[in-house]
Amino acid sequence: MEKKEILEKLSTAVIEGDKNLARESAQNALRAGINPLEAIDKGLSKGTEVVGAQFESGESYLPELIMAADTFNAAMEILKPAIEANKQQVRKEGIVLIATVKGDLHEIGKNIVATVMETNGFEVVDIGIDQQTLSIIEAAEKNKADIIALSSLMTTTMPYQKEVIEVLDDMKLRDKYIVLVGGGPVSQKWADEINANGYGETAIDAVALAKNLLNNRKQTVAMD
Ligand code: B12
Repeated sequence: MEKKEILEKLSTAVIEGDKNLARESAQNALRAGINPLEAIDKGLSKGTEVVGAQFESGESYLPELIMAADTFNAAMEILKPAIEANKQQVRKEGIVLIATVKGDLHEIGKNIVATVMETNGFEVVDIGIDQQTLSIIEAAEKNKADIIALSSLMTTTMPYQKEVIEVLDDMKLRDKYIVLVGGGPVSQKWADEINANGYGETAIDAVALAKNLLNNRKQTVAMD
């Protein structure tokens, strides 16, 4: 089967909520040597975009969103071990505290970012979804995190990414952390606006960004 066809099948599986097709296509993707992260970005995630648009236009309802998420996760059961198999046995890059912000229950993207960062040498502390600003900051302090990674999938919860940065500022902790933001509606423009250190469109971007920002920080500290 051709790569294009497999990616289309992954997308179709999510749109139709067909878990068997999702599992079968995930297996086919791995057999065909497709990078599991490409299978996610160019396959499964394309399906969620369609489901999201159908929901927005009133063509489908909450059960369809739930089915899409379950189907995505069924494929992830097969893809996740393949991502983890590429684990880099390198020096520890840094500690990442990751959460989905207050009021937001979306976790698929956050989980992928956590897995990919872990596979690339970061220690990841995932405190889950719907996390209050103060819980996020407390967890970052407790775990001696270098990076706070905040996921938000809704325009209504994006302001809580801003709130985390503002409260860090108020607590005079802002300079201690690299704050990365991401999730569907988040953009570089938003990241600049709220004074985040970086924005990543995908999980892979998040890794590159985190490594660069940490290296820059280490160099700055060394020069001081
Ligand atoms: C699946 C889904 C759900 C599932 C979530 C299940 C789960 N366990 O996560 C359920 C059914 C629970 C759900 C509920 C709701 N949802 Co919903 N959902 C979706 C859907 C279809 C897919 C989201 C998804 O998982 N995408 C796949 C992942 C892989 O993509 P991703 O999260 O964007 O992550 C990637 C990048 O963004 C990035 N990334 C993510 N996080 C981070 C963090 C950092 C730091 C970095 C660097 C990068 C990064 O990396 C990831 C991988 O590359 C979207 C549609 C869409 N277009 O996104 C709607 C969508 C997000 N939902 C929406 C809505 C409205 C809702 C509900 C309010 C519906 C309702 N009436 O109840 C509730 C809200 C519940 C709540 N309080 O949060 C809207 C939001 C609109 C808005 N206001 O902005 C959307 C956009 C649909 C739409 N077009 O209308 N939803």
